[in-house]
Amino acid sequence: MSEFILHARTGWGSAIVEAQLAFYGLPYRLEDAGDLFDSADARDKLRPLNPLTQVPVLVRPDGTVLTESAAITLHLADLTGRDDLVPGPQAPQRAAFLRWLVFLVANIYPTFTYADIPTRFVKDEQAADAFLQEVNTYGRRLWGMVEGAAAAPWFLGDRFSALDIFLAVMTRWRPGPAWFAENAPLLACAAAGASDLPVLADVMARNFPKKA
Ligand SMILES: N[C@@H](CCC(=O)N[C@@H](CS)C(=O)NCC(=O)O)C(=O)O
Repeated sequence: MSEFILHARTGWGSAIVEAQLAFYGLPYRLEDAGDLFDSADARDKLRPLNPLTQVPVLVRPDGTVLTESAAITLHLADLTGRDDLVPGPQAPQRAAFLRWLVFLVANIYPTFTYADIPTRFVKDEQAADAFLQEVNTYGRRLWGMVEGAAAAPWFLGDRFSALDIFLAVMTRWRPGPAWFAENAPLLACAAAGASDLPVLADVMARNFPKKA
């Protein structure tokens, strides 16, 4: 099998897919997507693959393009025939896995889309600032709901899953690791455990280098 190409940006959501490719031992190479917020060139380059100009974008060895981290997560499990990141159809944790996978990408991920550059959605600077605060408050409420559904040591309890990889990456973003440690300890625990797994440690360290 020749390799997958992952259009990526260090520390961004592509890390969720990079970690899964590493976990499965699939051959891949990274293509730096550039700063999609600041660079029109980067957006122009990615647009033919993803009209939303967002990462992750995964190009399969046969040229098929996949976007959307949840779709890629389910697809990689299908492709490998493995159930160690995605509980299989008969597994008791399957329903909770699907529920919270979709919750993360459908409810929480958009709070980043709206708050990363709020003036894309609200032109007036002052109103954009108020909008930013509201979206961030809403984001924290959503994380509270995820925390309320979490078990230990992993999100699904004894069973590690791709949800823990999503948490390992997304808890590095707003409102930040310190907030999670204090307000969402179960999520922080699952995230830390996933980041420390030997099979993921390199990907996590590359995406989130420790500050000196
Ligand atoms: N629904 C998408 C969201 C992807 C996403 O928002 N990616 C961010 C980086 S973490 C991005 O590329 N943002 C650029 C932008 O929104 O312009 C997914 O789950 O993959």
